[in-house]
Amino acid sequence: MKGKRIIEGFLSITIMAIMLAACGGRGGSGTVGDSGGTGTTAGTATIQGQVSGTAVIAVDDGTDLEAARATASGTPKTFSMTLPTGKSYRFYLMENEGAGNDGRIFPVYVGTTNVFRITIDANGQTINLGLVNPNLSGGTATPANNPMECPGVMAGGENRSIPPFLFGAGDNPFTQTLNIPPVLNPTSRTSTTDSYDLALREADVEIIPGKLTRIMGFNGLTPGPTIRARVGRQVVMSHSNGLPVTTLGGAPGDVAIHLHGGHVPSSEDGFPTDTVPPGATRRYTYPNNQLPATLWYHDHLMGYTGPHVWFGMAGFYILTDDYEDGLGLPSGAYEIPLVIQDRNFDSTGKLVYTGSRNGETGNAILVNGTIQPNFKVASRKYRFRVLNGSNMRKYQIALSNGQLFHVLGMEGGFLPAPVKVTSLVLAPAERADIIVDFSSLPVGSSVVLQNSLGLGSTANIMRFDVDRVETDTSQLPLELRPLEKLSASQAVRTRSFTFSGGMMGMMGGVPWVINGKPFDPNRVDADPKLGTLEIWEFRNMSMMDHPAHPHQTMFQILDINGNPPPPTHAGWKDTVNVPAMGTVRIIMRFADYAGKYVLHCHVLEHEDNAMMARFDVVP
Ligand SMILES: [Cu+2]
Repeated sequence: MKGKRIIEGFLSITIMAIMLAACGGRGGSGTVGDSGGTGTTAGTATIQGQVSGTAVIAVDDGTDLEAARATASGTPKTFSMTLPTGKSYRFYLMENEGAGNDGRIFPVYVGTTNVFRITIDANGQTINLGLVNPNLSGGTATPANNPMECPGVMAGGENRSIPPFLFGAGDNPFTQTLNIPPVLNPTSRTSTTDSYDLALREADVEIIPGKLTRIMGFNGLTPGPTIRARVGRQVVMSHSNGLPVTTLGGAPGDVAIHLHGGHVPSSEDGFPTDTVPPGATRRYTYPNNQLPATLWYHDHLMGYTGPHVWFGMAGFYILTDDYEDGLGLPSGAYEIPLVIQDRNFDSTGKLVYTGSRNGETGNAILVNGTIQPNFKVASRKYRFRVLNGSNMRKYQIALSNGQLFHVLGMEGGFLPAPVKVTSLVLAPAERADIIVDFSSLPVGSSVVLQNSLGLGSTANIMRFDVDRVETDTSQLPLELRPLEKLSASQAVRTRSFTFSGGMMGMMGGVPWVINGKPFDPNRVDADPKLGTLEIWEFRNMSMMDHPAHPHQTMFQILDINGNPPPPTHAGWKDTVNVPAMGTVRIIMRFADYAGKYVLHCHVLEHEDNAMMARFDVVP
């Protein structure tokens, strides 16, 4: 007993000494609890210390926006900043912050904590971090004084993402040029078939200027090369899997390649357990007997689609036909695919994937693999094939000058006529085929493609810079393509699928389920008959949106929460956002191919955590 008391006494003396060193006096009077009643108001606290670097930046953990920036000066270099209390912050030490060269960025950690909640108990306090030292091998920085020993400073957990403006990108976004994924040339062509060879591998690419980011991509690229296919001509994509047995994010190197939106035989669909192991090569044959549309190919491995796509495994597959060519739409250099994806990077440029079961989001917005790029355009019409290739994030795309754009169609091809909008929400895996007309903008002007659902670094997607006048001979036809409208009366039956959270507390529970069951590749959850039409009702009994995606065929939306779909969503689709606690009914025809397919949520971490069902089309 005596020994224990001595140790306790020693500890309390030590802590008191640190507190005296770390915390200054308070300006306010009395103690006001952060969760107290009337009279609790946020004030400010002062954060100060010494650094070996050139600046300390505080980021508001709630908004990912810069809260304060202090440049270090003097010998030794000291800094001081004032922060509003009642919020959570992350602090970053900049090694060499300055014109165009931010050097290394070190998030400030105490143990495993880098989010610090500064409550109003810290009002008027001075929190002295002491010398904040970078740990060169760990990539973090540690303060000599523990701020959590000061009144009002609490551990707020860990947030490993680095806001892109800390790289210098967000201070001055749109500095990098848009990447347009290369169109892959066929390895061979016959009278019926175009064959492509793709090599899947890890690669180091420069996403943040001056830093290398390890990705896994088709031909070492992210996004992968674009395939341009023609209706009626078969495509064979041969994928050689050059991934290691364990790849980025600790995910297995096995893959299952899926052509998203492709109407293909069951054997070619990339069923989640139909895997291509590292070292193996697999040929997928796509008949292309469907309407022209913007498709994409990506990995679909059971349990690991999230990390596989996050680290780079996705590419465009654009299907066209003679009828489309005859419409005179902008083409060639004026028809641009844009895949929007959000990612997180650490201070070394590494992609950070946490595997959040609610869905992974990032605070850097990339288009075609580049953070918030610029794209030089002529003052004329452009056709953009926009894909939300994000794991979880939704975007509401809009132009910063409020101008209208025309939606030609979504996932499954053309609407009967273009639909004029000022904004459009894209859930994960949704596509929009749009025409933007820059002809009314003077040379030298710019317009930003914005995300109205974003905040701070996620509010801007890319910028169009009008840099020249060009004659525009392209057309925006009043009519695009007649649509075969499916009617509810054609359906032979209705099936109901409830998307909900699983029973996490139960033994072996999973986060996300369909009809109460986690995905089982050996259990058939629906058996539509080949050649028939069915209505599928998706009921969302959770507080998160679930973009539902059945394979095998395109569908049409009958209603969303009882209302007909908006005109933009009234054509062929392959993914529909089922809003939180909402209901969506779709109708589709199971034509041509029998066999096993899947229906799943396209929030990839929901899919990986079992929100998927097998259905078999039966002869
Ligand atoms: Cu979901």
